[in-house]
Amino acid sequence: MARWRPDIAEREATPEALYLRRREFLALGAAGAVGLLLPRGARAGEPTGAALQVARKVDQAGGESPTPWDSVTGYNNFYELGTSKEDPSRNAGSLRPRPWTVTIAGEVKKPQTLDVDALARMFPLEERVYRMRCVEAWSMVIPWVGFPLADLVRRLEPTSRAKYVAFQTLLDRDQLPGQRRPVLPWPYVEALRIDEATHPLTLLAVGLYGRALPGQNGAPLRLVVPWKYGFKGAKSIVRITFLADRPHTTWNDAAPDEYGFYANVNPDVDHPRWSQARERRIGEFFRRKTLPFNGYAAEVASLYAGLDLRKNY
Ligand SMILES: Nc1nc2c(c(=O)[nH]1)N[C@H]1C(S)=C(S)[C@@H](COP(=O)(O)O)O[C@H]1N2
Ligand SMILES: [Mo]
Repeated sequence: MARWRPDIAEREATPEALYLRRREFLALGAAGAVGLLLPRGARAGEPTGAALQVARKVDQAGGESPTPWDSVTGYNNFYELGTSKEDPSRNAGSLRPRPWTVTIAGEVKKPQTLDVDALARMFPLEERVYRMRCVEAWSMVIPWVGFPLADLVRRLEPTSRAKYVAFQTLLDRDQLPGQRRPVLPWPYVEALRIDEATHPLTLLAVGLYGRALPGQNGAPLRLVVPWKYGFKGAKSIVRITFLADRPHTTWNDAAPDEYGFYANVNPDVDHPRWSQARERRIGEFFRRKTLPFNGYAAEVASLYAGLDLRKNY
């Protein structure tokens, strides 16, 4: 299979710059033109979708304002729904997030298949505002709704052999038509070490902005790991597997020199084709400095004590 290099086209065509101009237009209040400029399915305005009961709200983005709803839900990476930033919101209608089950398998004392709503009712939902950083050097601040993955892992009782946790996206060419093309080896799989998976910052998200997740953001259930590049956060998860050995993961298989297994945000380790030292916060004009571990070093750096982060990128 040909190794696809999406980032070259993405970055040279600078859809990001186009998008920013669109944002400036919005800021100027060019209301009449907005409908024409926004991608179909990404209307300007208020959050939509089923409201969620949130037990508590935690700001873990240093008081920064969340990125507007229409950017969070209109500028996405979800290659199963198309490879441009505006495809996922346009194409998400084919994804049917209910009914939905999640299978828990592998090195765990309580393997089971759970309905996603039953799963979400097992734990109080929290709003967590996180900074999120894509490997393509753009970032957002997103008010996720979810629960710590650690709470679920504790309930499932992994065996002492469990050292990794893998997350698999739905495989279904009708719901995710991008899977008809060999853009990546499907299904999309990402994984964490078990200590990363059970870190209190690691979330299973079911919503954002107080509403059920839109399809383009990974409905009905997706992983959120704020100190890692966005590609670690698998969307539309159907299977969580506990493993003794490190599994293959989609982007690491596709281009191991570009996408490491760890994928911790690191301004000192460049992508082979661009610097990771700075990033563009969507909605802002000037680039800002990228922080080690995306600004969460105080919380997570100790997980990597003794690991050479240049080799283990
Ligand atoms: N199944 C699946 N999950 C995925 C992706 C994808 O293409 N397919 N893209 C990843 C990348 S590169 C990023 S940056 C984030 C984007 O999440 P967001 O669109 O909700 O901001 O999703 C990640 N999860
Ligand atoms: Mo990304």
